[in-house]
Amino acid sequence: MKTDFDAAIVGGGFAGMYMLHRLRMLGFSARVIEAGKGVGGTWYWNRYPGARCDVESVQYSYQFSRELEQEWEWTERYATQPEILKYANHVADRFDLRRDITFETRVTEASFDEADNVWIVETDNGGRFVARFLIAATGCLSSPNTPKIPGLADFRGPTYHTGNWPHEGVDFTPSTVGVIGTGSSAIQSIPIIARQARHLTVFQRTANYTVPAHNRPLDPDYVREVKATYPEMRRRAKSLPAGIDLKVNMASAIETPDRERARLFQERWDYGGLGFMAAFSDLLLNDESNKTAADFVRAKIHEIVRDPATAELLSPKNIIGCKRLCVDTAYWETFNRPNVTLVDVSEPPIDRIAPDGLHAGGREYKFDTLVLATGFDAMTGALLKVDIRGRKGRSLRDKWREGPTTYLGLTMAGFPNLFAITGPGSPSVLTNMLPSIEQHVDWIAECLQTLRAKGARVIEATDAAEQDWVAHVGQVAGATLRSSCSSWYVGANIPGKPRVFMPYIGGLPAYIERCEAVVKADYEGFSISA
Ligand code: NA7
Repeated sequence: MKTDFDAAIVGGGFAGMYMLHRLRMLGFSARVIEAGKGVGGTWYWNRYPGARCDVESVQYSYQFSRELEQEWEWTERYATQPEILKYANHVADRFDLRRDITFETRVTEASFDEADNVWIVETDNGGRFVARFLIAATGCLSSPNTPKIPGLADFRGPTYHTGNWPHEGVDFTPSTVGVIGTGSSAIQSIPIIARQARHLTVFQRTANYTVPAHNRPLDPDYVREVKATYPEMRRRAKSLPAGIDLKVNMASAIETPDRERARLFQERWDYGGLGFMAAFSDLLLNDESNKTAADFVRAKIHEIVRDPATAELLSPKNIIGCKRLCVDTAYWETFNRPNVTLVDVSEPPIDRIAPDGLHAGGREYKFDTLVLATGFDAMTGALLKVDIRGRKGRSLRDKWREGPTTYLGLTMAGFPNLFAITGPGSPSVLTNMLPSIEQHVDWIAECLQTLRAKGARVIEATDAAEQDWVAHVGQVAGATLRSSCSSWYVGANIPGKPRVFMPYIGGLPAYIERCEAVVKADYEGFSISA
């Protein structure tokens, strides 16, 4: 069968864009198929008020092009969604990517043809492409989760999901608003919605930890310094588990004297951001150490929130950092506003949505606008939306029935020539996504080059290699507190989803080393054929 392209790339976010660029540079033909009208992926859809990246802008950016790195100017410590989207568009223009992207088209099916060793890709508007390789750049947090709460369809007013926000924006000024959820999207949007709405009711199922961002405009001197020393910063970042350049204190929290420990937590709190969890090296390794950090944040909540009952309800009871830590601007302070009410919907849960509000715990709450800040079917959702069929017509949905299984989070046995960028079983969401994306794209590009040089057309992970990797991912997950709570990392937010810790928690440096060792050992764990 004649191929239309060497590679079909699903998704035009940061992963899909760089994959396209990289393959082009190597002389491969590729086409990106993207559901949105523009590039940017997650940052194209998540336009809710206050949406920002929780990794500092100078680090949440591509490093493959020194020129791009030097010419782009980030304006704030944490970039807003509009600025990140502008950056994505700049990259698309600068590298002339759009001519190889098919927009407003969703891939619905992809099947591997064993006779010709090609992927046949079908789209929602009747399109059909044949490609040698299929590359899923579908993102980790890109399939919004709308919970099946009874009565949702009957709500009379507008309903918005933070993960699929109207492009024209929403003005809440005259409205009474109900927000369901207190994850990162809620924590970022609630302070802004509260400033506009007549009244805001927040429905909280699980209290969440958040630390201040202390966001600010970037000082031009600091930017100059970063730009002058970018390679060193990127190298330092890659030597740390999360791929973020931050100060890690190797001491144990529990072995540090109380006053000194409090001083160090305060220093991190004042500095702001995700580095709070790097105050000590054992915060995610033992309960006692973790509790010192959790207690520190709980004390802050009680200090900031004036009503003791509200402060107590807002205080999380679980492990800090087990769910992803959030980074906010004035979240706790928002609950001091007279127009904001917090409602506990943990037990009993929300009973139903009514045309003019919702019912929970035997009470009725009225509002005219509903915001679902209810997160995503993370890591596997977007990939499994596509009906992907490998050898003998076996579907990926069937293969992953008990949870995702991959080799290196990149490939799957039984699905030759299919690659997932930042797939389950890779560090992905536990790291700065941009360097993780680039590392995967570079690995895939090198792999395709090697196949071409060998005159080979097919690469496939062996069952044995996949099983070993899955066992290793499970084993390292078991050693940290992170796998112990109900988070989207384990699929707990989606009823019926198999409970498996999906990302690889062994850290970026060890992971990169392993990927490189596999290549050095002539693609150990793969079968390669003509
Ligand atoms: P999250 O972090 O998954 O948060 C979703 C929130 O919605 C969370 O508080 C959930 O409570 C809540 N939720 C979900 N379903 C329900 C129902 N049925 N009833 C009440 N509450 C519900 O998603 P985000 O979009 O905020 O953030 C995702 C990531 O994006 C984030 O980690 C950053 O990396 C960026 P729960 O905790 O499950 O009890």
